[in-house]
Amino acid sequence: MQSDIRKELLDAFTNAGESYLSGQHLADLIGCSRTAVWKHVEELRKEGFELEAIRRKGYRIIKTPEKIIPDEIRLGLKTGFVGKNIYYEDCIDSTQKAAQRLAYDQVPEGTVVIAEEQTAGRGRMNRKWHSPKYTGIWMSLILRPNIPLSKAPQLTLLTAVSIVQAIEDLTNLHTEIKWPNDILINGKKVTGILTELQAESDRIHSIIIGMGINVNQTVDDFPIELQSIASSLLIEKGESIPRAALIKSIFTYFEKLYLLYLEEGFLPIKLLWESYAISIGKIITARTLTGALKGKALGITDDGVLQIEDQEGKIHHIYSADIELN
Ligand code: BTX
Repeated sequence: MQSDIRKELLDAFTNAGESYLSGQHLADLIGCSRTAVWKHVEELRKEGFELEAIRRKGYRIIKTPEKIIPDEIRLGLKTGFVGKNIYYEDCIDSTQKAAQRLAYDQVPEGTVVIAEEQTAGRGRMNRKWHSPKYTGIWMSLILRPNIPLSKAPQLTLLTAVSIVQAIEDLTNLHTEIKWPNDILINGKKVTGILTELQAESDRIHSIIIGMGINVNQTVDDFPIELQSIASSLLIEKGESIPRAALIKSIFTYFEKLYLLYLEEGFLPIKLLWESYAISIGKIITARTLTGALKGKALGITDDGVLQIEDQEGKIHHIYSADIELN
């Protein structure tokens, strides 16, 4: 009930835009007392929202908080299930681990774990993912699609497309995807995606999609060894980007593509993915656990597997690798 009032209050402020809303008007709209409205306005202030209050006019939101506030994400979010249920932590070891525990507990599909900081953020093959406080988006999304295990990697590609669309929409920055999961701007990595599965025999119990997006780091926020290969939206755009707005946009794009995928399969996603991919048609080296393969990247199969043609014209299927552009 309490959070219902909060949600309706935030929706009312969203719809009002720059206009002021009086306490009485809000109370009538929501169907609660003016005291309850006032109490919730004070709580929003404590969370870091700045509200202007003018006598006889009412309230309006003039600044949203520095921190990612789940309510700010909920503000005007129009998805059906993605991001409807948010677990928010100030500091956590890894959002992947927390999401895995929640997935076992049968939380609804679309539940997301978001943290301001990760102390043990991880990439693929247990590599480290640098996740400093209040600067990036470190989040894990729980899905339960009814698809065979072998198709799970397609969701990594789908996620990459949705993040690219959200970034381009909000920043106008030209963004590219390097197979399978790197999102690059001006050749530097701004995002990594980690897809992990919980399955029994061939049945997927849940898929956890980890997204690490460098948003407001400066160059000095990165450790020396990452400074030449990593970047952030702030560095590329020259201004800070509101993280809650980006998260909301990712949820919206993701849900749209995910529903399309469940309905029509991978083909429409594949076409979109290819339109953002940088490696296709180029000579690349794929480094796998067993060695390196150099050749021309032909594209991805209908299952999302990378195809490389070597110097002898033989075509190889690559399921997992790190790609270097030659
Ligand atoms: P990856 O294996 O493709 O990339 C990991 C590599 O990327 C590291 O070895 C390092 O070279 C580089 N790297 C580390 N941190 C950063 C960074 N912040 N920006 C750019 N490059 C970096 C990519 O794995 C998958 C990353 C997923 C991260 C999310 S965050 C939320 C969720 N929780 C969690 O623990 N992981 C995921």
